[in-house]
Amino acid sequence: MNLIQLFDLSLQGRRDHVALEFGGSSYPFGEIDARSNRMAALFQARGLRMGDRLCVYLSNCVELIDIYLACLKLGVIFVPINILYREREILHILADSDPKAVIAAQPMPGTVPLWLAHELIPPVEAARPSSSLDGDSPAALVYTSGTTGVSKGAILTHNNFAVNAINLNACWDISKSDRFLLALPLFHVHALGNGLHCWLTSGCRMRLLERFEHQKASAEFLDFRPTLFFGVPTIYVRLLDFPPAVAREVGGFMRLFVSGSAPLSPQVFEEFHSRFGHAILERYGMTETLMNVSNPYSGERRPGTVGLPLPGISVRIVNGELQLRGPNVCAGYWRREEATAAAFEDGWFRTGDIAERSEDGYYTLLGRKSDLIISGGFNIYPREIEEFLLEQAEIAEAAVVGVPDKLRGEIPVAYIVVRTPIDAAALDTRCREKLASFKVPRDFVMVEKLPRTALGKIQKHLLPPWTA
Ligand code: MLC
Ligand code: AMP
Repeated sequence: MNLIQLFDLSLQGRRDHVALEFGGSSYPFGEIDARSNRMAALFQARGLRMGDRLCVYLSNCVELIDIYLACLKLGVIFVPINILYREREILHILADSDPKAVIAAQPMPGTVPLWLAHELIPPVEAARPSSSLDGDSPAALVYTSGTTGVSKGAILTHNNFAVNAINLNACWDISKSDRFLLALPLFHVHALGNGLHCWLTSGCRMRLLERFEHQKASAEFLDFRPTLFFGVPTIYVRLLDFPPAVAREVGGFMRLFVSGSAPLSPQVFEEFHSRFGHAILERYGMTETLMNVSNPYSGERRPGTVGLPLPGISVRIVNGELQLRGPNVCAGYWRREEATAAAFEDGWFRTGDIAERSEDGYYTLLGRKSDLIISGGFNIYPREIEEFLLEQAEIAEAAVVGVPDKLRGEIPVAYIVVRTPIDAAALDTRCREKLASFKVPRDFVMVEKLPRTALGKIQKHLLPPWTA
């Protein structure tokens, strides 16, 4: 079955029910279906064919959903680009995915044909395109950084997404009577693979926000009165700022809060529990595998752990590393045979996460094999920032590390050895121009030299401790 056939439970089966609220308007499922038929007709007229890639650089909006569903209907491979990315990050994805076009709200770097979102005017009516896609067809390429610093496109198939949505709907008891508030960005699998797919598979009502804004969050909760919410830990830290009476009221109508993409501290779990009266359900996933392991909906939600493997997914630990196998694992990295081969060991996907399993089967993540930094749920590979810093004529050596941060979990800090003087403010400006804001080092610490092994490898753990 392809994803559209699965979503027809809602697109066709609940066509008159309200599906989506965005920006003060609401849309029934039938209209979501019809809008994407029209978008698909426009894409066909512009020459998009099955297997072509289409890059999309947009923040959350209804048109983004139309574009995604139109791609699924045509078998066009959807390639979302993080809206916070700047020129060098965008150019890499455009070159690597080799798309027919890129859709954006503003001019884009590079030579790929640009379709401005506001100039996409679909025909007034169009039938659904016929397609014979099967579940193994690629639905999306989602770019994830690698330890090598090169961002790679994980090939996610219709089956990968379908299995993920069916698992989550079953295990988290998501149904058509839920009211789902989604504030995460649709360019990542948390909002796309979990949010959008659980919504369309279950037929619940979703209110989509352009982004999470902590000043407006309590008003959104009180106005929409959701039953279901997905967040990253940084968002839960923000929700702790709700006045106690608001937290209690929200806790009263909510059914389930889910956290993932970065570790949720047991302190935040406990504090949230006492204020909202809810045990946050923590789960663990990856771009390449979608969701793997989850705390149970009905059993014990154990703080500090990510719970038990989801249905159909096998987990093993080899030399401390969590490896897994199942219908959720992506079909490899786009046009990178070597990286794909290196990602598997005897058919098991190597997550790079270090984990342990309790006697009763709960998994706890202890860290990562690589020096990946996760800040506010966004991934940062130090090497990418180090390479950028080393391109600056004044810098001789650079090492970037993650330091703990109460709100974001971790933040990047750069240690540098200068060749000629340069101040932190100038470096900050240069980084801001070229890198996504979450990758810009919070501080630039000037040191005489970097600690190295006899073989010259930088020993990051020996860097002087950073203080704010
Ligand atoms: C954050 N910013 C955004 C943005 N989110 N800008 C535009 N659109 C968005 N969606 C920018 C802000 O402009 C600001 O930049 C900085 O990020 C911090 O913003 P803030 O307003 O202070 O937000 P804050 O309350 O800290 O919350 C940030 C956040 C955001 C939690 C809303 O980090 C976020 O949306 N994170 C989710 C990431 C995610 O979905 N990850 C899933 C990966 S998939 P400046 O310039 O002022 O610093 C995965 C697999 C899995 O990992 O298991 O799920
Ligand atoms: P990404 O490449 O953006 O998909 O990020 C995947 C990584 O996020 C995983 O390999 C983990 O390191 C991390 N991650 C996801 N969920 C959790 C969680 N609940 N706790 C700790 N780390 C997590």
